[in-house]
Amino acid sequence: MGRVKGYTQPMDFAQALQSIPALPSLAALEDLRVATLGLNGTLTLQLKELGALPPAERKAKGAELNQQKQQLAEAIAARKAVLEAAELERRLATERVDITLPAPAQPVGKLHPLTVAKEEIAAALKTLGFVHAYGPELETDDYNFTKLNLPHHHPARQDQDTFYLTPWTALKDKYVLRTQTSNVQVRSLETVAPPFRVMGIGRVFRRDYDLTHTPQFHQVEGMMVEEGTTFAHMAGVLSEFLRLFFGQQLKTRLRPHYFPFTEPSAELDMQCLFCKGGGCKVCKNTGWLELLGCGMVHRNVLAVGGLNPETTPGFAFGAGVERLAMLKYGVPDLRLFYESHGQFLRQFGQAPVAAA
Ligand code: 2U9
Repeated sequence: MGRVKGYTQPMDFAQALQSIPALPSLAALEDLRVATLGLNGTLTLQLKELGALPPAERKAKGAELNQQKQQLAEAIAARKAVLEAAELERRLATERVDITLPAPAQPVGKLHPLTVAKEEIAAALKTLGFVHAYGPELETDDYNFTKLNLPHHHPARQDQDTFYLTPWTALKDKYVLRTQTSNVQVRSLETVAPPFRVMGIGRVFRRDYDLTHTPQFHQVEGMMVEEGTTFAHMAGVLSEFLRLFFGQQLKTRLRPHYFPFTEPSAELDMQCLFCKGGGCKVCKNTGWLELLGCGMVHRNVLAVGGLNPETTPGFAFGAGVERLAMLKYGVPDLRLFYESHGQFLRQFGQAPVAAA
């Protein structure tokens, strides 16, 4: 009876009281409390046995035991306070929170490099006064070809590897996946009064798949229509666009070319970004990179908007977004943009700018 945990003998009151100030831990103190004041503790049992005493002894013994009980309880509480304070001190000393530790890294997504390229292209053109214009990706034959001076019989239609969505003879309007973003500017010609500068940046589709072609890619096209616009304005705007986009001034040159929707037409080359014209693998030792097509908007196309080339001429240009991105960021293979390799995307991406 009264033997609890470390205590093999029933606790003697004087011995218990004397040992309390030296008990080393809260656990030892609790053992002692249970051994004396617990349900089967020495004192508890002595108190229970009071009833068996003759009434004459009972009162004095009861008072003595209750006094002992109170003394023990007070001593235990005092020791407990000391041990708890010491325990708190120990924890404060050892469990210090190191607020200098870096927080666990939060994985943050990145913008796709083509998204970054589109935004950088748009920012450069915006600086030059161009505003966004939009058109559908699923387009009628009329807006994709006919209104761009490519009538049904035109041989250049075949160069575009078009995805047709309706059988050739089935509908009046034949639907195609747009092969170029020019449908955007056609709509601007029809709806906006000059002077205006518009840009269309978006997806286009062609039935072509090899090392340097994917069936879906992106184009940027721009058009400026304004009284007095000349081929020289076009050359200046385009070389300024490239300077802004690539962040450096490199020489440009225009080579005569043919497009059905512009006349005269040209292709624009820029000195190679990598060898500055000296000749390297990227420019195939020519020193020049072919970057975009351009020209004065064809009179048949201006006519779609009821415009006369003598009074409101304009120029237009088009370029592949993937090509501009590959050159600016040094991406060696077009297909990397579409294969979703985390390693590639993390390397070239850019953290999205938080919405304001
Ligand atoms: C309208 C009038 C004229 C857009 C133009 C090009 C030249 C051109 C290609 C570059 C590489 C497409 O991605 S690519 O294959 N584009 O060379 N595009 S002029 O001319 C227009 C467009 C709309 C109403």
